[in-house]
This record gives sequence, structure tokens and C-alpha cells, in this order.
Amino acid sequence: MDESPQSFDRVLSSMCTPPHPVAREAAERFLATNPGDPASFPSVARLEERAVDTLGEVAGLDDPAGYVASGGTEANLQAVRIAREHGRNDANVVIPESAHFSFRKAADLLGVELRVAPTDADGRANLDAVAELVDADTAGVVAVAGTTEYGRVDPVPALADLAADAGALLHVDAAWGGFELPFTDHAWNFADAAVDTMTVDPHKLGRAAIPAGGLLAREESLLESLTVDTPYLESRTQVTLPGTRSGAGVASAAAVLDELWPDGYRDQRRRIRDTAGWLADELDRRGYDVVDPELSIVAFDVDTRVFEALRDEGWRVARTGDGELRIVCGPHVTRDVLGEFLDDLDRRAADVGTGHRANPGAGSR
Ligand code: 0PR
Repeated sequence: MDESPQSFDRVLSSMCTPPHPVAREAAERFLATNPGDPASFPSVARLEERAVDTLGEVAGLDDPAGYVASGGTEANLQAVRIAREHGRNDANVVIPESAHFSFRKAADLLGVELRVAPTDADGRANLDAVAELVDADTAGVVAVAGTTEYGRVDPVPALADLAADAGALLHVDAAWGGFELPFTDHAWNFADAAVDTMTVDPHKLGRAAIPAGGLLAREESLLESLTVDTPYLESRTQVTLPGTRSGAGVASAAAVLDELWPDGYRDQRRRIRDTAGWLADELDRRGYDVVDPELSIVAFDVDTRVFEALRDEGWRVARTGDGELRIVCGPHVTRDVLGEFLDDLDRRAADVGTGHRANPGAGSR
């Protein structure tokens, strides 16, 4: 094999981050185990129960139902499936336009009509627009707690009320935001609102190894609506989408949740929040149009030629649908890394002649 894994040094676009040392070690130890066959592999099955319990604490839910999925896509798909089981035959699901594209995959696979509500000017679900799309066939409403592009948090309690009035389930996609939001004032979780299901991914800000997503449900019966019989396994039923699953992902999630919840994640939130705020200030001082970071994602307008030049220098940066450069301030994105990035940005902006100020004043890094 002649390839090595690339370094994360210049990766500014990823919602994943190198796993915490305890997650890496647990992943290696449990590599050969299969939580999809819990009767044959009971120790990893116990770890999964622990992981789900702790994810419940993260999300404000005592006695949670759920499992460690392959990622946010599977968790969202399963949540749409739960809503469909709960609803009528020609069910629809209402999502804000900021929702992750995994909901499009889910709707396509499940034959559910997807209704997309415009967001407000700041990128949050617009309640009136959602209300207009909800009708008697609505089986589920989705709220995003930490949008992929701008880190925005939808008005979860109001959306939950709207869903409840329509007899629909409310799913919160906190795949990325779930490990930052417990340390903020946002109302987003099971304790704050009538939330039925939630996605919260250990393999993003939770610092588990990939694959480790999280699906939580308020009631066991919601998850049980997905049950299929597994006659030739020792355990007789399954609610997960895959059969064989990664023991590495499950064990790493359990280990890192044990290690970091809550104090380690609180410290992490403080660090990434400070970094995002600092970066936004630095960009603002240079004259860039910066989208105010609610959680730790910073997006700003940048000339296409500058964007391409930064990519050519090895910076792994992505753009929003509207073209802003978007930096996900995960734990590996330190001020030192961003200081180098800003130096390159200043240089490239000067080359192109965008008119932005370079490194103005003191105080960077
Ligand atoms: N929900 C939200 C809010 C997300 O942001 C994402 C992924 C998902 C669900 C789906 O999760 P999985 O990718 O685990 O199935 N958001 C990022 C994206 O698609 C994920 C990502 C991760 C992108 C690492 C790049 C990367 O290097 O943009």
C-alpha cells in the first residue's frame, strides 16, 4: 500500500476531526466485534448501551432509546422512517431548506414527499413557511440544531408545537451541534421541547472514530416501529439499518463519551467558540463580510480567484451554496493553523488585488 492518511493540518472544511486517543484505542481493540449481533458480541453491545445513555444525557433525555448509527445520514434516514411508520400512507415530511442533503436521500429511498420550507434571512427555519406546508398528511417536521452551512439553530420548541398540533413527529438534527449546544442557552433538546427523535453524531464534535453517528428516540416504541425479525440470529429482532455494524465505531463512541462528557466537551466548546469568534473578528477587521458565527462555523465572502489560490496552497476549504468560504472550527483548527491561513489569505488577496486590508493592527494569534 503506497498511500498514507493525509494530515488534518490544513483541513478547514471537515465536521470530523482526528479521534481522541481513548477513542482510537477503543476502536482498535473492538475492531473485530459486531454490535449488529449483540448475543454473540455482548461486551460491545453493553458499550453501545452506555454510549446511548450518555448521548441521552447530552440531549436532555432520561432513559433514551437509540443506537450508534453509521453517521448522521443513517440516523436522519431512520428518523424519517420512524415518522413514516407513525404517519399515514402518503406521508410528507417538512424540512427547512437549510437541512442536510441526507433528508433528500431518505425521502427518495422511503418514498416520502419532502416539503422544503424557506429559511429566514439569517438561515433559521421560518415558522410561518413551515406552518404553511404542514397538513393532515404530515408525518414529521425537522428542526436543525446546528446547520451544516452556517451553524444556525432553528426555533426547536415552536417547531415541536407545530408538529404536535398536526399530529406529526418532531426530529432534531443535531448531528454536528449536539456537542456544542449543551453549553449554550439554546432551547434545542428533549428537555426543552416535545422532541421525538434526534440525530447527534459522536464522529463529529464528539471526537469518536468514524463510523459513529447517534440516533435517539424519546420512547422505545418509536424505535420498535422499525423492528424486523432476524430468525437465524441469537437475538431475534433488529431495528438498525445495517446488519453487521462497526464495533470500532461503537466502542470508540462509548470510550470518548466516558472520557469527555461533560467537562471535556465543555472545555472543547469554550476553545472552539473562542477560536471562531477570534477568526470572525480577524476577518471583519480586514473588511470581509462575515456571517456572524452562532456555533463554531465561520463563513465569509471571498473572491473566487482567492478561494482557488488557497486550495492550490493545500487548504481544504469549502463553500456554502451562496459561495461564501466556510471554516468549520473543529478541535484541530487552532489559532496557529488559522494564523497561517490568514497569512496566506492576505497574500493571495493582495496578489489578486481585492482591496482587503492585510494583517491590520496587532493582536492576531
Ligand atoms: N446532519 C447534519 C447537520 C450534517 O452536517 C451532516 C454532515 C449530516 C447530517 C450527515 O452526517 P454524515 O455525513 O455523518 O452521514 N455534514 C457534513 C457535510 O456533509 C459532513 C462532513 C464531514 C463533511 C466530514 C466533510 C467532511 O470532511 O458537509
